[in-house]
Amino acid sequence: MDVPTLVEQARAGRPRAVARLISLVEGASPQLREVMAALAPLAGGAYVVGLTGSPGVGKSTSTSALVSAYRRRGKRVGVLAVDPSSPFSGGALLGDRVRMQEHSGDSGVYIRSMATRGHLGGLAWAAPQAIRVLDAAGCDVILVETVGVGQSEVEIADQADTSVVLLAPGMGDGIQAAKAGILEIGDVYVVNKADRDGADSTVRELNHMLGLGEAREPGDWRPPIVRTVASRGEGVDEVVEALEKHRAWMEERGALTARRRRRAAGEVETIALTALRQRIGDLHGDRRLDALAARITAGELDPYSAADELVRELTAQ
Ligand SMILES: Nc1nc2c(ncn2[C@@H]2O[C@H](COP(=O)(O)OP(=O)(O)O)[C@@H](O)[C@H]2O)c(=O)[nH]1
Ligand SMILES: [Mg+2]
Repeated sequence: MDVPTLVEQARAGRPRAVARLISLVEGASPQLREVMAALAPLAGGAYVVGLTGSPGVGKSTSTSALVSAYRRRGKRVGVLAVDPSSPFSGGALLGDRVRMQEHSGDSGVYIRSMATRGHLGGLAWAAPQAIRVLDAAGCDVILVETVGVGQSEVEIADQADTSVVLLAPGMGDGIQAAKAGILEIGDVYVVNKADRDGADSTVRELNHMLGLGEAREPGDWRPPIVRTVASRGEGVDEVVEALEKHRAWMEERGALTARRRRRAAGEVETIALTALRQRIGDLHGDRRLDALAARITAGELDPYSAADELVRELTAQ
């Protein structure tokens, strides 16, 4: 199918066309350029919520419960489960698919998993493009769940309008949270598995850690902590409420536009640097590089000047 037809069908909400477009992103297809150009005027309507947290904390269960909550509000929902550790979608995401199954057959929900390992630029490169596909397909809300920990969580937070950080009792989350710098990325904190012992102390610890940050200005966003039992849907409406409050807070002060611009800038930077890196990659064993290396070893040139010369040549192309 050609790109204009695919885009037209995705826009009309055809799940197969949406899936095909995300596969083009995943596979770093040469057609992406054309796809992104066609999608540009169609995107921008969706609100992007990122969900991060240690494996097993309940991200997929919460995502599924959030899908139900948004569907009750008449919203079209996209779910993107991103696996930065795998070159193939599937695998670790299979269990998640089971948890999402109750939504199969609902034409107001798109669920898609995507692998990003092996791409130059990784998550920062692929996620915004997949988000744009779901956005253009008419999703009001896009929930992005990351499988994996550490840097990928921070990267997903960068892609979201609002970031939800999930914790659960008895997972040693406090220490992990501090390590992963997670306390800086959450706009909303969820203590899931509140049916388990230790939820109170997890909330207390989190409260304490969040309070320890530098003094906030009046009117600053104070991330709320919401308790949930995602497996029973408890507390999920409160999460939606917290998300809506954060969105309103951002919109009031122009912070949403600022965040989206910063994200777009990061995306352009990633694409540009990826392109440059590819060119440099192509240069290994290149005559120009060899010639510069020969002049360095002969004492005619220093490496900084050689690098300047190389950059000039690369960017002149
Ligand atoms: N007791 C309890 N178990 C839960 C809750 N939410 C999720 N789980 C279970 O925790 C396990 C991991 O959940 P999952 O959503 O796959 O976590 P993820 O790895 O963060 O996506 C599953 O067996 C869920 O059924 C909850 O609120 N209470
Ligand atoms: Mg999961």
